[in-house]
Amino acid sequence: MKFRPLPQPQFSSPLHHPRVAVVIGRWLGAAVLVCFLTGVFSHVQQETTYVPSRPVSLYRVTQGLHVLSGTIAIPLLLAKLWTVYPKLFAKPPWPPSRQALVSIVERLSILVLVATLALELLTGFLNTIQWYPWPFPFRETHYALAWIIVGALIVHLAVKLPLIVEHWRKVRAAPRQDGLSRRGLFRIVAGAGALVGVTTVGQSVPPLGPLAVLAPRRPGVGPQGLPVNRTAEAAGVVRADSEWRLTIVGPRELSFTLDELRRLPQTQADLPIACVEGWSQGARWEGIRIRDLLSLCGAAKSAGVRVRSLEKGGFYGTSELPAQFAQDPLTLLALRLNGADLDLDHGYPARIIAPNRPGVLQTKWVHRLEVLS
Ligand SMILES: Nc1nc2c(c(=O)[nH]1)N[C@H]1C(S)=C(S)[C@@H](COP(=O)(O)O)O[C@H]1N2
Ligand SMILES: [Mo]
Repeated sequence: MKFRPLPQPQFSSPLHHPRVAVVIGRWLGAAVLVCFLTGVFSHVQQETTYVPSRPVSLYRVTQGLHVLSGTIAIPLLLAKLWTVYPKLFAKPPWPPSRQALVSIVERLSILVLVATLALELLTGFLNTIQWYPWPFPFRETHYALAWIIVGALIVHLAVKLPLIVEHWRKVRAAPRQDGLSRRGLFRIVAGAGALVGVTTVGQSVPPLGPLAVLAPRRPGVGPQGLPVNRTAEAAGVVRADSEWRLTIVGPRELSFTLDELRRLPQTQADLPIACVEGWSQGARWEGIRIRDLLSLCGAAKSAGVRVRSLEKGGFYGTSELPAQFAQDPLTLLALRLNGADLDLDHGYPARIIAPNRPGVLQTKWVHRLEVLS
């Protein structure tokens, strides 16, 4: 019996043309670039003390763009992979030569790029819909993958540069063909990206809220008209009773009941909650300036503060306000939201609200402030 070689698949569609790969690649590249830059900004926000406290909504915009561009990149990546997948069946480079070596590097870099980018976009998207089915820490992994993607992308672009240059401009009309035209494909892919974008962006752009079917949180939906990320029940926090005190530990140690806090000078601030998962919404907060509390206990004008929640342990139980946030006149220990006492799920009896901060650092159920020198 004689073995016959497997038939080579035929890819006759002109939609697998390099020009198509270049056009969709540009869109995907733009989305990935926005996603990467805003992601690095979010990392700097959470890991360093250098970020300024103004403009108040900067993080709201950058993180909204981060989740939006990452979500739009998913259909773009799928389209790009479809366009180039016949390359998988290309003859392996043999016999060895300089060209063969380039081709091996190229294929390896594409393997790394596709694998990491697909994983990054998928885990990021699952994170935004609040599903964490993996055992590794999301944020660290997400950040490390981003740099691997950048490295693999640079290699990929370098290897493909001649092809990219050749097909950057449309040189002549695409050959007439039956079925879907190039322009038709571009419209479908752009339409898919736009559709995914429109059904996502409403989570941070209130007028588009009703369209945000891909988003788990929508503007206006929640107690006091504001979404809740983690409820008191989920955080294991019970309603504070009359025993509750706010303790401030600094040069002097002070302690306040809730009624005593209510009698201190109150300040109003219109500030957004801007969750790292992409949803955001502005609200009117009312409470005591953190900088007033710090100066009452004799802290220096340059002091930062550590905030402790009634919630025990975990990543959310404490946060730190570097000096530029602690001393900002808009940073409050908020007691009220949209004209009423805080709902338990929004942090009753007291929470932090500060300008230009990731939601995850807007600690709820505060009971202790510790001055940092
Ligand atoms: N103690 C504590 N504070 C917390 C959280 C938490 O789980 N525990 N969640 C944070 C996150 S991730 C966000 S986005 C905001 C959301 O505030 P909200 O639930 O009042 O809208 O609260 C932050 N403060
Ligand atoms: Mo959040």
